[in-house]
Amino acid sequence: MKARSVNGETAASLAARLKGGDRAAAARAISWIEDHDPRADEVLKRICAGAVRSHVVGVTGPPGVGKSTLIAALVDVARRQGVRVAALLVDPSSPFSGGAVLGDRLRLEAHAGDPAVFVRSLASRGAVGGLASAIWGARRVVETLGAELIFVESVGAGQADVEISRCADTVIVALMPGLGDDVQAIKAGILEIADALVVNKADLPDKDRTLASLRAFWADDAEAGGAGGGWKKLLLQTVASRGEGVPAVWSAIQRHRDYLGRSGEGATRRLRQARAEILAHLEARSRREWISLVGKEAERLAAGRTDPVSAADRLLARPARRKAARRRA
Ligand SMILES: Nc1nc2c(ncn2[C@@H]2O[C@H](COP(=O)(O)OP(=O)(O)OP(=O)(O)O)[C@@H](O)[C@H]2O)c(=O)[nH]1
Ligand SMILES: [Mg+2]
Repeated sequence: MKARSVNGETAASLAARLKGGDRAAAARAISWIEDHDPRADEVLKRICAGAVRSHVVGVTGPPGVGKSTLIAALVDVARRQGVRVAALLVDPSSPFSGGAVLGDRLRLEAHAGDPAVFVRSLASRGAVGGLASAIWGARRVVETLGAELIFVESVGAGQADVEISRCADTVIVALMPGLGDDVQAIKAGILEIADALVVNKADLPDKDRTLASLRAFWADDAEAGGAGGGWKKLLLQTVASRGEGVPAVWSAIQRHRDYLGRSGEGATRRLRQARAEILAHLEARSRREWISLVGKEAERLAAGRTDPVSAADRLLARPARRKAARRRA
């Protein structure tokens, strides 16, 4: 095989290696996506033919509740069933996360030699829009690699996660006992997007109080899960570090997947995902274009010679004028 340097690799060769199941190629493709390397778009063009086939499970929730531990336990179950999996861990680059990514890696290291498990953390580099588009691209990459089930972990701290959950077919929100006040705060936002709520660390003493405060809004596993045709949001409890309750979460994911296929909700979500995926690319690209165009107007604004609204108006009129001029020519 011809030796290739990082810079010598072309989109075509990388895409070909990816399709052949080369994990190093997948890691490189995701780095290109994160770095906004122009070759990343070329790779995506080559690998995104056909409909999405994988099932994406988003796992979100406050820092430290055990999201990575839960994912590692679910990966164990998946592998026992012969399912090919990927885990994409979004590094929020926040003070909370500290060495968490390293910890995640260690926990999932048990699978390091397993060619059917691909684990990768994604750095947000501070940009929500950039992060969203990196997730979409990474999902395409790991699917090309052969992943049938893709876990996406993110810290449930606001808008970024709602965005991330848009690329998930099944959304799991993880909590832990003792988050009483937080539950009130979280309920309004992140809980709305959840298909299943998992109270992890059920070995801790505050468990019953936390469960009781959630039960008013959520159904226990035994009485729910779409019996009447619809999907009743599930409330589950786990001790992920010991694997307890994890099979029930696994079965909830399977039932939700069945429900999506049966009810038409899956098609609705896929369409919503397609819209969001295109919008993420549009946002990333138009931001890059605007950054290169904004300089002169910024100088005028900084010097007090214009206002921001008029500056934006003039910039927005530019491509339209160019197009109109081309049409006239
Ligand atoms: N007591 C107890 N500890 C747990 C359980 N699950 C995970 N932990 C521990 O909780 C800590 C945090 O777990 P992580 O899986 O890293 O949590 P996380 O939500 O991924 O954390 P961030 O990614 O930093 O937001 C680790 O020390 C785990 O070992 C559990 O069920 N019970
Ligand atoms: Mg984690």
